[in-house]
Amino acid sequence: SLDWGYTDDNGPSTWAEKYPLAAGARQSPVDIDTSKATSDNSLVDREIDWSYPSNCSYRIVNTGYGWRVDTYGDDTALSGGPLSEVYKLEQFHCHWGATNDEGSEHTVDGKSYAAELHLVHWNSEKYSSFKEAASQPDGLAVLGVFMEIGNADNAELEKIISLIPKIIHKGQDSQASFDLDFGSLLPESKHYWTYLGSLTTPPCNECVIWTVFKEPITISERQLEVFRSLKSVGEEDAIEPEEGKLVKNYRPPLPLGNRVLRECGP
Ligand code: BO1
Ligand code: ZN
Repeated sequence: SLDWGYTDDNGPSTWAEKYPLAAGARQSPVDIDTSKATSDNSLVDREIDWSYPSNCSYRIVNTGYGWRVDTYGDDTALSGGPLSEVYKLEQFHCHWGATNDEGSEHTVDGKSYAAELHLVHWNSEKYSSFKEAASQPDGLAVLGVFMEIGNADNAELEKIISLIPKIIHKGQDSQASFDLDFGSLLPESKHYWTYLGSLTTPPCNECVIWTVFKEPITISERQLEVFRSLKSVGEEDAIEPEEGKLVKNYRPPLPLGNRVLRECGP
């Protein structure tokens, strides 16, 4: 029923048929070949700098392609690192796989992580809306955080994961207000790779300044299983109980081509 998705019929290798931008030369994700990363002097001491509110209202939605948390309020700011302007947080979401040895979109020297968190920001200094920014080459800034399996639950993520049973079906949403410490969602080390890329889902606009943190965060196996319980179909779509599960929602890497991959930190 979905026009694009992650199954054999409608998966990443078919996207360019309906979304021609997906065949472009500035696509994401990419495999991060660490031997090719250049330490750029202009990035030395340019720490990525974020400020997010501690208590905020959130809406979690099942998009049919995963879960997405929409953030509200004017008091978010991302700057520094490769960014020349201040960007505002719009939403965050995750990508995962059917098994723990796949799931991240970016890979590092060919290695996949179990999942990848994306914090999506837009350039509110130059553009007047997310939509407008998403059509500009410097419109969006996405922070990518690798997630690997750990023994303990990720307590910060659990605030979101505990809401997932309310949004099992496509189109469902749930509103909540809680303290979210983004500092605990992000890795301790701020070392990163950066390159120019795209949205990793259709329409695959080439509008993203990517910053991918080198250090992963952890998530428990149980928590990842909750992600895999989400369905890509609506409640009204009559199917068997175990059918329609969104067991994976990642796009595999595309060629870096002649793009520059820069790094900050060892
Ligand atoms: S991601 O971080 O590259 N995975 C990503 C992918 C898509 C979006 C944000 C981040 N947002 C998309 C919406 C589309 C909309 C497009 C352009 O932005 O999902 O519905 O068409 O505005
Ligand atoms: Zn994403």
